[in-house]
Amino acid sequence: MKKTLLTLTLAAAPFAAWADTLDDLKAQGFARIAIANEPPFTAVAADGTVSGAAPDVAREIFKRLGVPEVVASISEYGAMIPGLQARRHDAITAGLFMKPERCQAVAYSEPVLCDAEAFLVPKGNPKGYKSYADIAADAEGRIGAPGGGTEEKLALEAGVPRDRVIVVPDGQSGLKMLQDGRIDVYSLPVLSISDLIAKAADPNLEMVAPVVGAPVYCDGAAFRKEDAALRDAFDAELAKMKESGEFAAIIEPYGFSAAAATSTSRAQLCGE
Ligand code: 6CS
Repeated sequence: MKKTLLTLTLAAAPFAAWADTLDDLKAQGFARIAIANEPPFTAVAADGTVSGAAPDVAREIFKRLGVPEVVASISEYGAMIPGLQARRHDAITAGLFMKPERCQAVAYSEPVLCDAEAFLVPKGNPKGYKSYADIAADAEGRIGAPGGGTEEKLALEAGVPRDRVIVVPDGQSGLKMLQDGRIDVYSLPVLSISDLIAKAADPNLEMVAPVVGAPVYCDGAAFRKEDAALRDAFDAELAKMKESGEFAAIIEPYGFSAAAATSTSRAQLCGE
């Protein structure tokens, strides 16, 4: 009897885990999403309103799944996956680019937002930076990048010593550090650097894009591995929106390409 009961309980667990997650979110009335506040991927206005392409797509999909709202918390990129695993978030919808090591840790949706990498430099690009290797080759070169972010990793992998890779918490800080000469280059994806330049109204800034040798990355919404069924439900709605044109209608006004997302897949980006 005991064995049967145990088997019965274990047999029910996977379904119960899935039901708990989606049913919990429905009962909770919102999904807790991790974002970075890096327009146009994610943005938080002065009044707390959350926008940006990733939260807008997530909000629409969760609504279709019966979860009426999303509640965002701002996190450093490097803290997003630990926060998700510690159940502080229900999903990461932040432009967290798919890379094999991240794909090992979370269950990504199919691709949502794709972008190349860029440098923000002083007008005229006085140091002639075109790649992360150029910065490594310049013994004085200091690069700013998000903590735990893709650009930090690319700089380190290109050979920039740790003490010349400066962790920058957000776009405005990176812009100010460059303007004050505390870093020589600030690296984020192209659309993020473009947004910073557009809002800075500073004629002494220039974007170098794309960074030579750096791939085009795509993000997806990220879920806990054990919530793969919730991820599948998210993917089913995402696919319908890609098919109907509603996906493009949300992301393209932000500057993203729907075709870039539909031309690749999680399997390709995760190196499966
Ligand atoms: O996924 C990442 O690590 C990068 N994604 C974005 C949208 N900005 C910077 C960050 O490093």
